[in-house]
Amino acid sequence: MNSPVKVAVTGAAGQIGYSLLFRIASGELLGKDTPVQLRLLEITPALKTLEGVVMELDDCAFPLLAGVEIGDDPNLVFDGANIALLVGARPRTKGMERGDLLEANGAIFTAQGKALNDHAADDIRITVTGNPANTNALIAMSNAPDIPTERFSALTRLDHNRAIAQLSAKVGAPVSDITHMTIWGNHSATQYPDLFHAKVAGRNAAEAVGDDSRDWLENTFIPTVAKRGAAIIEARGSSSAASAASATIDHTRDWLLGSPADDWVSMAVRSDGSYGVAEGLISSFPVTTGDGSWEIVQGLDIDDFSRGKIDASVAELDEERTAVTELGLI
Ligand code: NAX
Repeated sequence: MNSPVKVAVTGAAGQIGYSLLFRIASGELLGKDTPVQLRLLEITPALKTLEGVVMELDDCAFPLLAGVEIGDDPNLVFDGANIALLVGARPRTKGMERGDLLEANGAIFTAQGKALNDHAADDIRITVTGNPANTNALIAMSNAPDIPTERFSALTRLDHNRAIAQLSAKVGAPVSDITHMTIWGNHSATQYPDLFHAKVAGRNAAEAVGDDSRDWLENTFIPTVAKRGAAIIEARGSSSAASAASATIDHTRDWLLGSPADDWVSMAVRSDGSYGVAEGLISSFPVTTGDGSWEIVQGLDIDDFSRGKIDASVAELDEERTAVTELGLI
């Protein structure tokens, strides 16, 4: 049995946390041979709720769970953390402008970036799920000068998985047949789910979709994937939680343990300028991963349609970066 890995989770008393913690503790993040210690951060008013969640974790008697620490001080909770899943964020409330949202989250992610910088373990890997995820990751990364920038990432795996599910349903193939899916850009309505490189049982996805592929791509696939979060709120009365937790697990597990051979995954990572995405933005790319590192897949053909879509989403990320720069957050 390996020694316990310290996994910090923020927003641990929230809805995503309620799904995520139990899956981590059961071994779905790091495998059945790796014990985990959970280190859970919440704001002070939510600590009592979090105590209840910890009681339930205890009651599962997970053999791999080697302890749970909770608290409201990131400097203590992130102490020695090997993995940090930053899920907690300030939601947009009625009347809140976008600038207000960036500012409220800026306060959270500057403090958490600094705390990770000062207290996390040397091998820390950070996944930001809390929205606006890409820019929150940029803020945390910019406030953690001693942590290599490639250790920060933001979640677009939920969008990636949604895109796989939509294509699978359209062509009537199992999800396991769908490979090489890509989400480009921001985790927002401007994201670009790219069908052109995707494959169905090794066959080009556009061909597999058939004659109406262009119409389906533009008028069904892209809007369905990009607006799926809103559709779930409409149906369920609250935002996606179990699927977001599942994607957070997929993203972080593949980062640490490796993406499938002859395939890639989507992750928002710091751009090195690949595919014309401005350097330094946290933008989603096709990446291959293994052993805690990632590499952007190079050399994909980008046609004019895809170029326009990628540029539009990257322009939004650039605007967000300008806004948080002006607010003095990065
Ligand atoms: P909840 O509102 O249920 O839970 C959020 C929790 O974060 C709350 O318990 C709150 O007390 C806590 N929190 C707030 N500020 C904190 C801080 N400074 N330190 C620690 N904890 C803090 O939201 P939930 O449904 O769990 O969603 C969490 C975040 O994920 C939201 O920002 C949401 O927008 C985002 N999502 C991101 C997705 C993605 O694909 N990247 C998809 C799902 C989800 O919408």
